[in-house]
Amino acid sequence: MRLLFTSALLAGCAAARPAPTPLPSDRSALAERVRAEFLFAWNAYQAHAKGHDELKPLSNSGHDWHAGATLLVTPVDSLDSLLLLGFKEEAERARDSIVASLSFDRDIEVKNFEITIRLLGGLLSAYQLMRDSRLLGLADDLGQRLLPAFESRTGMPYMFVNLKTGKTRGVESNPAEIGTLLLEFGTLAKLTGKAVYYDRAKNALVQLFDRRSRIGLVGETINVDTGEWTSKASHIGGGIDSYYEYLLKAWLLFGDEDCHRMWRESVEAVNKYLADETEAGLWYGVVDMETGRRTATEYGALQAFFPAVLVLDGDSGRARRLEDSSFRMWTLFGAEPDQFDYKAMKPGNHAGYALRPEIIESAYYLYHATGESRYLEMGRTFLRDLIAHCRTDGGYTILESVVTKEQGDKMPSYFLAETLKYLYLIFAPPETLDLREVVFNTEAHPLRRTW
Ligand code: DMJ
Repeated sequence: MRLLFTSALLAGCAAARPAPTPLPSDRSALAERVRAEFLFAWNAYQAHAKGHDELKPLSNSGHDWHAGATLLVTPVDSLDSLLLLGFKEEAERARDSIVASLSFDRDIEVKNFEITIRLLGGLLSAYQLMRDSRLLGLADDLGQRLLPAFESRTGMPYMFVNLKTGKTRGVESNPAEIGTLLLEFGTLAKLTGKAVYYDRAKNALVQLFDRRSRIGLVGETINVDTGEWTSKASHIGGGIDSYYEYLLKAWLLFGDEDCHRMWRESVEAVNKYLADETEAGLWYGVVDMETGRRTATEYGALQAFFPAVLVLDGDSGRARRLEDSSFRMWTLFGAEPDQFDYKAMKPGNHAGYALRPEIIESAYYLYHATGESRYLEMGRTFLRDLIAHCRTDGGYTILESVVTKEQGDKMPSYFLAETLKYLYLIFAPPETLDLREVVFNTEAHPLRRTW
């Protein structure tokens, strides 16, 4: 097994790693290069997938999340990035086609969480930037159609809801999908005056927090009708991650003191039980939520969001050390896997890189907080490796394996919404965005406290 892994590693390096692309070292030239790559990827979507949810950059075609019913996921998710990176005309054209053709009156079962963070978040931030009431109208219509998801016995949302009929499905959910709704639903409530949005999403968050274990941790899956945990694995990775992010950010955006209290208690438990010091640095692994006993030394691309949240909480020391570990994981292969065993220092079963933003997002927050040039240099490494391994003639694509660099056929909408936005912000002039004035939702949509 070990031999196999080593030879695959060598083959991958020899076959797939082209000579590094020369990049400028000057900060403003790097910002320009990110803009150029963004425009390249956006134009690829426009050329081959316009009117569909996402681009398939190897087959040069479009893909819809729900057969026969596009929700224009990429354009909605990209709108505020287009504006932030200075592509005003492209943004206005995208807005016009969204307003002309996006309809939520569809007999399709959507994932409440994904639609909330990408579409509701995208529409709300674009509305705040463009002041076009049609965008708020779409957001309000979407919000109404998602509300039935909260009608479980506990008030924690079902995973799926039909946009036309309100029929729900998916009684087993997880902290991320239950607890990553308040920034979007809360903003919608403030902008429309409909308190029900805030109340439903906040209740879901509180119900979840109230089911934490005696030592203050949450598990990985929970039944939203009975309130019973169905997996007691506790970590900061996929399925849990942004629950923690929203406890802190809901306080920052709305001044909600309950959320602040829940965050404080949670981060204390997370730092106490999940943090793991090894020779290779600081990591956050997996433990049993009841006992705190370590059950796995697993980290990965999604966990790399945590330094950003720690910076927002004022804990730059811990953030800096965890980002160093994430960067070590990245530089082993020139991209990061979804699953990484930090004890063995090698990828787990999910060894692909899905064009994820989290490690770049954390570098951006750390650069903003410390001003240290090492984070600019990290950004330069991310850009170089993205171009080397994920750029194709038809856009940017995911890697099936960071070891072999085999490419998949997918450009997730968050690549334009998040990955390139945070990369641009690392290099962009400071006046591009004042972090004190916005709170980014988990899909990097900047929300402003305009109420
Ligand atoms: C995005 O949709 C969001 O950042 C979410 O919180 C996690 N997954 C992807 C990016 O990795």
